[in-house]
Amino acid sequence: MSVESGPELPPGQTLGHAFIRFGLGRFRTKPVVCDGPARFELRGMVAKPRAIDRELGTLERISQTSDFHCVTTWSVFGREWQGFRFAEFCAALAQPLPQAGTVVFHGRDGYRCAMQLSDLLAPDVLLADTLDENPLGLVHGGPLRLVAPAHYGYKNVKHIVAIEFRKDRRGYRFPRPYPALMDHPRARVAMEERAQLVPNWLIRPIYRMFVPRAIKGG
Ligand SMILES: Nc1nc2c(c(=O)[nH]1)N[C@H]1C(S)=C(S)[C@@H](COP(=O)(O)O)O[C@H]1N2
Ligand SMILES: [Mo]
Repeated sequence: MSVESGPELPPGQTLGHAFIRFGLGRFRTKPVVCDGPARFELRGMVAKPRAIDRELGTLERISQTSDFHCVTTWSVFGREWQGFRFAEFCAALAQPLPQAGTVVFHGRDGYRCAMQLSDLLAPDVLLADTLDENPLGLVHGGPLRLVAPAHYGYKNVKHIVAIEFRKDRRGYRFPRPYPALMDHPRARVAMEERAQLVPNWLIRPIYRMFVPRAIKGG
C-alpha cells in the first residue's frame, strides 16, 4: 500500500522510496569531484569576501535528524545530518552587511539556488558535511551541502562551491534550461510553495511523472 498522506507528511507529499541521488537533468548526471575538505568562496555583501575552508572548523558541530521533501512529491523521514548551523556561520564568519537579504548557493555542477537570508537563520538550517554518520559523498552533495528541512529539496544545494550574499534577487535566475517559474522565492514545504504562479493541482502530477526518470538516470 502506498501512503498518500499521513499525519507527518506535508501536503501533497508521498513516502516513496529510499533516499536517492536526485537532481534536475544535466545537474544529476554531471560528473562532480566531491572529495577533499569543504572549501567555498564567500562572496558579495559580507564584511570580508574570501575563501572559507578551515575556518568552518571553528564553528560548533551539531547533529540533527530531519525529514527531506523533494518538490516532485517524494519525501524521506529521519535522516541524521551533521555540520554547522547556518546562523552561526553567518554571525561568526560571513558577517553579512545590513543590506544583504538574499543568499545564492552555487554548486560544483553549475546548479544554483537562492534563499531569503531570514529563512536561513532558522535553527534547523545547516551546512552539512555528514549524513547518517558517513562523510557526504557524490550522491548526497559532498563535501558540503545546504540542509534546510522546512524548504523543498531544490533549495538544499549540494556540492557548494560559493555562497553569495546579495541585496535582492535581481540578476539571479534559476539555472537554465529550467524556467524561473519552477523556483519559488521561499519554497516552504508546509505552505506547499512549490513554484510560482503554477497551481499545485497541476504541478504535482507533472512532477510525479518525472520522478522515475530522474531516479533511473542517477
Ligand atoms: N548541486 C546540486 N544541488 C542540488 C541538486 C542538483 O542537481 N545539484 N538537486 C536539488 C534537488 S531537486 C533535490 S530534491 C535535492 C536532492 O538531494 P539528494 O540528491 O541528496 O537526494 O538536491 C537539490 N540540490
Ligand atoms: Mo527536488
